[in-house]
Amino acid sequence: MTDQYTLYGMAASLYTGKVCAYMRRNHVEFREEKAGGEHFNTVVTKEVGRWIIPVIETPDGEYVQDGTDILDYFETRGFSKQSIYPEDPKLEVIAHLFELYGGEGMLRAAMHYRWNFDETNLNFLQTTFEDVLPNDLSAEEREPVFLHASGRMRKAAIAFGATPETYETIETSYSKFLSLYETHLERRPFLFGGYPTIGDYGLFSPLYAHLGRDPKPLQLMQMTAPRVYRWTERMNAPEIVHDETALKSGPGLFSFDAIPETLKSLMAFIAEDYVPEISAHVKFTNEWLSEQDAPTLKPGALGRGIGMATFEWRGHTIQTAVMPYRLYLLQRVTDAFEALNASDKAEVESLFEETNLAPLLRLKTTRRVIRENHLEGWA
Ligand SMILES: N[C@@H](CCC(=O)N[C@@H](CS)C(=O)NCC(=O)O)C(=O)O
Repeated sequence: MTDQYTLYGMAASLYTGKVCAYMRRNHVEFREEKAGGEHFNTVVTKEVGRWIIPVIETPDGEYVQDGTDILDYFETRGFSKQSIYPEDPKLEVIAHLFELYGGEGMLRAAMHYRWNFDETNLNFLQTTFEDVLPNDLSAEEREPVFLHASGRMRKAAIAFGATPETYETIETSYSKFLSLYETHLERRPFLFGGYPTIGDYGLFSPLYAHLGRDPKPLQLMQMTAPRVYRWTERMNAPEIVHDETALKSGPGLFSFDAIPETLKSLMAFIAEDYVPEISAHVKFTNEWLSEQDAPTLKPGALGRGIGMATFEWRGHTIQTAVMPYRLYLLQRVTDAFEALNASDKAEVESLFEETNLAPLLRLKTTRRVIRENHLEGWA
């Protein structure tokens, strides 16, 4: 036994990046082990029921899988210097909205900029993917394994809606997001002010491991949204950076009554970019649920996705994979909203109306998504 945590992951993994940043900031002592190692492939994957990263192994030999569950593991044990959940429950609803949009809604852009620019990205990807290849492979042996792993990810990019017909729209839409976030960060170091919340960690997942690290989108971010790039550095730093921006906005979070227009613009962008998709996923799921027998609802009974939903996205009819995990994150938004008292609810509802997000507060599946033994299932 050791008193250190072990993080199994990969530098290029969206959700590993989020966990690493949290652990660094909160000075949790850990060592990172590449997920391609023998212990991971034999012991850890068995414990968590599938090949998936990130996983942490605690000093007591317990395993925790899932980026959000890992953050909550540390939050509930008092590791967090400043809670990632805003004290004001109204702000918490918005923080969960950004957790959902960052962690799931931005995957189309993240996967497009990773897998559709081979000329710029491929050499980097081939090297960074060595983290998940078994140890001790020769260069010749690594090639087919990388092709297999990257082939699966290229298919995943298509399942998130990145197809030649949508490439240009993805780029325009992502540029708009970058410009809105850049403007928002002119006056504050983090999404809600002086320190990061679960909303920042949600956005950080795609904006660092893919969009702020792979060569093609990294250059785009540095050239067109330098403040967003600086935010990724701040998110990853163990020290609290007191730059001038931080001093201007103060060390705390802004209050719900003082929500800046720039945050509202980001919320309105999410409404446009993601509400059609998540609404289609809820509708698809409810139809799917009405046709299922009990055994298929058990955690682990199915793969990550339950089918493909079709919807209109910025003038294209597209299909994306419906993954119960997304609905689990959506529940975190709606649960936080439902837990508010009547007057707080009215205030949040009015803000969501103003930013065209109100339908999201009412999106519900007929059975809740639960997580049990590291797997998603249905209540
Ligand atoms: N909800 C999970 C998602 C984890 C996830 O999708 N991890 C990716 C790497 S970033 C993975 O392990 N993919 C392997 C696969 O799907 O086979 C979390 O937050 O931990």
